Amino acid sequence: MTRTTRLGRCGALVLTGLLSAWLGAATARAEDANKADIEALKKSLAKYEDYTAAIRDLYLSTEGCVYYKGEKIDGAMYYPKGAMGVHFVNVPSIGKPLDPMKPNVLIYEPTGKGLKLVGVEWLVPLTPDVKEVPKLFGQKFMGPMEGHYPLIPREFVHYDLHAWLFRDNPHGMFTPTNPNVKCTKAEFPMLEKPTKMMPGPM
Ligand SMILES: [Cu+2]
Repeated sequence: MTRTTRLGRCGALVLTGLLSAWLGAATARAEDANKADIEALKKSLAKYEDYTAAIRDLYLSTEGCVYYKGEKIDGAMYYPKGAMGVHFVNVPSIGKPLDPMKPNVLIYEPTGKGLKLVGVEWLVPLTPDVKEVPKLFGQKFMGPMEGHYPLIPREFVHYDLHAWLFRDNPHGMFTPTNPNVKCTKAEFPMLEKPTKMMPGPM
């Protein structure tokens, strides 16, 4: 090996090192930015800890406390065993441009005495304008999938992203089901089957 090739290789190694350090720092910065956004979102949604405030802002209850057994079915979404809770849906916001500060759905857990705010969800209907999988906070949405029958019509093909902002989820904040959320105190517990996947742009 000549001196120049050795130097060349050395230089390349230094460059790769610098590049990966820079990429690492960029990822860390993006994660920090997402964390800050999530903190701001949690603060702005704290008023909905009172579910009647949610109703006044037209987040309306769909009554059933949805949970999944964790079954794996070909061609269907996979939801780990756990609950998705009671969905309060703000219908007027659906189909409008995605707003990270205004989720389309608030998720509550029935406690026997009331309802505890545990998470939120964004919905993007699959329309011809949707050219790629939607993303928020660096997270890709799940879907496209059918509507979650029987509380939502099957024809409502959509992407969705859940965020368990107010209850720890051992599977991760953005996993659709949360085993720490229970429907055992619910008046209307509703065991759902995993939703069918649908073809999309990607
Ligand atoms: Cu949900």
